[in-house]
Amino acid sequence: MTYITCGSRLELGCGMDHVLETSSPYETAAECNETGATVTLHIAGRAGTPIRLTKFLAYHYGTEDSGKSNAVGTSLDQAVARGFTALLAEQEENVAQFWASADVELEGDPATQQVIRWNNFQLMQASARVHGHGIGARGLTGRSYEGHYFWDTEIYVLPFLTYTAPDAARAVLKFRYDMLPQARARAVELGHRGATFPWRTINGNEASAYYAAGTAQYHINADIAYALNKYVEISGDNEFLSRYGAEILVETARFWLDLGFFSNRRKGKFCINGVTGPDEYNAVVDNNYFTNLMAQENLRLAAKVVGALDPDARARLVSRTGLEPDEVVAWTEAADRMYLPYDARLDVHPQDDSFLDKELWDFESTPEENYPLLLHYHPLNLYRAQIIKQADTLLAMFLMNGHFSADEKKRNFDYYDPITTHDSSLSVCIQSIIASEIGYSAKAIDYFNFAAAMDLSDIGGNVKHGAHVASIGGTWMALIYGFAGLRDGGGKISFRPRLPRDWDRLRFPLMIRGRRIRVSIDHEETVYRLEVGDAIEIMHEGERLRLRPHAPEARRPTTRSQPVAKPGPGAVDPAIPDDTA
Ligand code: IFM
Repeated sequence: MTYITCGSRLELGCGMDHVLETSSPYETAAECNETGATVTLHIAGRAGTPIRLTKFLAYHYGTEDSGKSNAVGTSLDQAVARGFTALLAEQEENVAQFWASADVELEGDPATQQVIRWNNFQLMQASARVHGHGIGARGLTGRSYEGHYFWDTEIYVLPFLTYTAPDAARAVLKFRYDMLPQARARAVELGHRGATFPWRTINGNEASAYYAAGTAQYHINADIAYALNKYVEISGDNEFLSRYGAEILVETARFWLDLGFFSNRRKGKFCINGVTGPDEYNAVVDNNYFTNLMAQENLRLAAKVVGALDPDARARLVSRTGLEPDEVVAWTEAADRMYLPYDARLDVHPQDDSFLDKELWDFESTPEENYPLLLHYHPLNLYRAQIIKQADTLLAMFLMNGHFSADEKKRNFDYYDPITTHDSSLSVCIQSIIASEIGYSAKAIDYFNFAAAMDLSDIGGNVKHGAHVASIGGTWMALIYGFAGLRDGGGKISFRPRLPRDWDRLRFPLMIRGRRIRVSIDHEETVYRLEVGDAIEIMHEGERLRLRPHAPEARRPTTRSQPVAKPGPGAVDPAIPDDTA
């Protein structure tokens, strides 16, 4: 059977075949019409004579003209020829490989261990067949968001894939690259230069219903640039960078230079107006801190990569993009003069130009049942207040970690945490990571538990519509970047473990430039083992370690104080998250 969707013209081919094993006489009849296919078996069964029927199913999907659905017949023939036992063995081997490179073991808290494994299994399901496809916001588990792809993939799921299944990470990024033609066309449609990737898409075209919480989230361009750079740094896949990544960087850098301008009123700083940052409760704002910082990184990466390409790769890039030498100079200037708002009175980075001027949300008079707020208040009422749906400035502090001092992170956390509702499932995992980093250990574990249990405890009451794949990826990040304290800026790997008091041990593997290391953290020591590949350098609590095969390195933890979170400007009471917006 082949189906084509009306709007996006995607084609799904599905087929079924049977192998019947019986010594009893039988007849078969098959019928296929517009709406379905039926195979009927009449078997003159006899008591004591077994009948074994094996059904084989194959699905392929792609764009209407990709011819993917034609592959269904071939897949079925191959599957039937190999037989169920061989297929099962292959699947077992694939799954075993997944756990060898992705299992996170937690001792001392079996319930959380189970949640983590269930979560990671969802990531496997969502990404196992990612070649030529994206990862939907609900993976393969539900119909919410109609299977559409968002920044969830690049910012929340790619770190997991990059460190556990680099091939899948590459495939996801290649899929984005394949969307460049539509992203270029979209830029033209909106009057921009370069490429404008869709905020929400199934086939490369923008599918957002509401521009303020959709198209205006231009930061997706910088998110893609950031994720592809992280993938290249961690995997060492420079071939991907010169073949595909550089082109994405050029087109997204062009876009930022065009979207922003050098403002006289801001002393010639490069400003970017009329955007929505990650926080969807403050839409179409000027100089969203997250967007400006990520755009700055995007511009810098583009200039750096273009400058480092070999002459052949550069010539290919120029012929594909029409790149002019003075463009690179202009990107560097815009990056150097990027406006990054700072408020001297509060000593924090304002989320955007108008954010701090807004009235604080009245948490006291907001009944518990009114969360998530987006289901109970008109967006305009939310847009007028200092109220945050999901980590925004704090997400910038995690992604661009090295730009901020520990004090800065603490001050911003203290300000933003109490006014963040976590009405999006993409929020608490990030809050947990920053809380870990600044030593707010109670908050770190509370937010982690909130993120980890999102689906199995159905915290948002909406798991029937599918598992929250970004939150699941974020839960992995909260373990690895949060409690294990991984930092990887510039591809340099360092750890600063902070194991929660109630856990006995956290143990996990990471793939880094062809090596596999396994990190085991308990309250006595942290042990780093190189399991696969040549020696590699990492840092532990600021100390340089050279990991060699068969020579684990163990280090004792340093003592740290564990400050308790301070109350900030609003009331603290994490709301029930729901991603219905
Ligand atoms: O991408 C997210 C967004 O950040 C918040 N609302 C839900 C989207 C899909 O998960």
